[in-house]
Amino acid sequence: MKTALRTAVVGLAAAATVALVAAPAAAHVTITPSTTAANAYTILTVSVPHGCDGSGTTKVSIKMPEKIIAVTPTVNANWTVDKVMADLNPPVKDSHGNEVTKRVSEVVYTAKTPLPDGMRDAFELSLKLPDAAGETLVFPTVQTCEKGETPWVEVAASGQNPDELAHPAPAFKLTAATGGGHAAPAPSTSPAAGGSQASDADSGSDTRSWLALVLGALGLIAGGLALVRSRKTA
Ligand SMILES: [Cu+2]
Repeated sequence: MKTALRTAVVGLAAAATVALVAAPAAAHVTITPSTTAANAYTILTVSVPHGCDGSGTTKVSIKMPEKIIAVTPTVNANWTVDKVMADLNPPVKDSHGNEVTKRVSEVVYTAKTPLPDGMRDAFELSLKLPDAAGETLVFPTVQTCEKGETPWVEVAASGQNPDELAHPAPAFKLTAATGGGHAAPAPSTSPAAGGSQASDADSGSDTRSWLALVLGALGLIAGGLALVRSRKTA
């Protein structure tokens, strides 16, 4: 009986540790859209939760999917921001009927002072999502650091779990259009439904934290019981 209990306690403690250790992996450079509805205006929050293997971040370059034409980056006092333009061939018409010949192909945030590892920063991009429900938008992002860089550009093969990738490219899937108007979207407060690598990552770590908590509590109870029992028999 005693050994069975001890094994249970050790097992629970080990499981709790695994759950805790696994949690950090989810904190990669990610994108959280305020909405994923096709053809809607959205705010994308690009999160940078750590550096490159301990080195501080000096630049973050976010490539835009082909179907995204215009982007309005939010300024951030710690960084300068540039839009890299590319020719649109053929040109397209914007929602006001004007001809657009160039698109924003990349947004580059450059740090005024390096963002230390262990500190987080985030950028918000306002844009209109393409009218392509069901399509996954991928934002290959290169994080440059004082030492080295991390290319968040890996895309999961179909059926592959993005969490298996070492450096997944931020991405999310477009959902059905909601017929939303031209009004500016509310800033992102929570991970939107349907975001693939973005929102799954967040919910995964919450679940893991809860799991670790529950397992930890169970471990404590089992330990306490063992103690009481051992006192009784002594
Ligand atoms: Cu990470």
